[in-house]
Formats: sequence, structure tokens, C-alpha cells
Amino acid sequence: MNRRKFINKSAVAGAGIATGASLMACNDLGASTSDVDNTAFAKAQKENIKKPSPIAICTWGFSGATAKAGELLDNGANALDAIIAGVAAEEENIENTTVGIGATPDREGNVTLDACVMNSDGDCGAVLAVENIVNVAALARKVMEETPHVILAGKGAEEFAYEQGFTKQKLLTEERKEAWKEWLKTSNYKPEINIENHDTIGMLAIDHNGDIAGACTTSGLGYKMKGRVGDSPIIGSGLFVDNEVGGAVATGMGEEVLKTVGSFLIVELMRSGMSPQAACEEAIHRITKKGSRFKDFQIAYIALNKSGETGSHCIHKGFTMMRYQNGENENFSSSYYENKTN
Ligand code: SD4
Repeated sequence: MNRRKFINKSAVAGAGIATGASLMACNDLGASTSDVDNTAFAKAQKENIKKPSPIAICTWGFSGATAKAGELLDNGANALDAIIAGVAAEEENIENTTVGIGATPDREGNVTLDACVMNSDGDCGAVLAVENIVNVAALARKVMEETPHVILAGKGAEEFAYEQGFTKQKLLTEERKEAWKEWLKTSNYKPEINIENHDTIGMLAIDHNGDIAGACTTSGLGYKMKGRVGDSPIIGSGLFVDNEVGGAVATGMGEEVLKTVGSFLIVELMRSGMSPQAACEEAIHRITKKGSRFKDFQIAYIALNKSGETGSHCIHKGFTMMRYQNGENENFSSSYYENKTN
């Protein structure tokens, strides 16, 4: 692992990224998306794809998370095992105020966590508004693997966690409690772009077999209403993976991601021939074209396709994506919508 480097790239993320592709992109077979026979296309796509070396990408600059996942992938771990271990690094990081222990509470002072996972068989699991459990991505995996359900919420999810051997832990730190008390003085609810409210970790990975999985874990928006759940644990919005095509994850203002089912949209756009970069750009465009409200919030997507190509795009400058592959652990500044209008 000493070959691993941590590099901050200021360019648009990733080699092989095409930007600005139109919605009516041509796929590798030369057909426009409108006249593609999806079954034939999927089959041909599968046969054409060269397996990339294992790769892990995640939202923001969580270098420890991709380093951990990458190390496991290089040692032969499957994609979901590597991802769960990778995101746990942030869930257990007390300094991260929007994931796991040390997260910002809701407006009543309770820290509630949301997470989901999706494996390469197309199975998924999610937990919503869970208290007292740190590793909620691992818990979401347990929901997927050990129950007949996909989603468990609140107390039910917490009780299930104890049955599965998770330990009860206080998530609200003294520091966050003080900050919440300070916030109560004004109770001004206005998530700030790129600051504090947008450090959700979403991760996608491809393993040695070429299989893709993903996870997303967060405490959601700081000082949210009690019971509020965002996009992060909702399959199709905060995360979507299709092992024939690729995966996508979101971070930022969850309400707006939910309205456009962003991650599912990106995967479907990639299925119809778009590069991960072009698909992320189109998903952001679906939000920004609605009017001027986007000026007040940030949303960012990252995506990975079956060939290991990556993309990332956001509304406002400042979002970055981590990528680990072949011992290189790199941080890339994302392209953003703003610069297309300025
Ligand atoms: C949410 N998308 O709950 C999450 C927030 C987020 O970093 O990304 N925070 O809406």
C-alpha cells in the first residue's frame, strides 16, 4: 500500500470522462438511445466490457474511506464487504458532523441516522431514522440479508440492530449538543451550501469479479424536523446500482434528489449509452432547469460504470470525489453547473 498516493486534482474527475453529452447520445453500438433494443444492448454491452481493476469511489474527500475499501478490494474482498468497511471509517469518525457518531442532531436534539446498501444481485436494504447505532450501513445490510424486508425504520430498526449484536452507543457528543443549544437561540433552519450539512458518504465499488455494489450513510440535514428522512436511505434516490450497468450515489439537499429519483435516473441514462459524467450532468440539469431555487442548495452526484469509468457533477463549486484504484487514492474537484451559466 505504500504506492498509494493522495493527490488533489483540480480537473474534472477521472480519465475517460466525456462531458456535456446530449441526452440523445449514441451508444457503443452506434444506435441512438431511442431505437435501442434494451435486451440486445445489455447483452452486447456485457460482452464488450473489459473488467476494470478494482475501484472504489466516494463522495467528498473521505480519503480514509476509499483507502480502506481499496485495500480490501486489492486483497480480494467483494465490493459490498469493502464498501461497508470503507464507510464505517466515517460513521466512526467523531469529527464528521453528518455521519454516524458525532453527527448534528435534529431540532429536538436527537441524532437519527439513515443508510442503505445495494449489492450486485440487485438486492437492497435500508434503515431510516435510527438512534443509538453507529454503523447503520452495516445494519442496512443486515436488513437486506437477514429479513424478508427492504426497509426498517426507527425503533424497529434499532431493536433489530440489538438482535443482530450491534451495541447501543450515544451518538450526540458534548460538542454537537453545545452547537445545537446555540442553534436553538435563533432556530434558523437554512442548510449552507457545501458546509456541514453536506458530508454524507456514498460509496460505489467494483471488485475483482467485476461486480458493483454501493452504500450511502448519513445523519441527514442538521436541525431537520423530527422524523424527517432524506434521499440517502431511499433506493433509487440516494443510491442505485445495477450490476449490468453501474451505480450512482447522491449527496446534498435530499428533498430535491427525491423529487427527481436522481441515482436511478443516472443508472438508466448510463444504460442507454451515456458516460457516467454525462449522466451526472443530466441528473443535475433535471434539478436546475426547474427554476432558480437551486441557488440556495447543493446537490452532487458521483457515478461509476461497469468499465470502471467515473463521473461527478454538482450544482455549486466545492464538491469533490475520492477515487481509489491501483494503489492511487485521489481526490478530484467535481465539475459544476454554475460554471456553465457564468
Ligand atoms: C439528506 N442527502 O438527508 C442528505 C444530506 C447530505 O451531507 O447529503 N448531507 O438530505
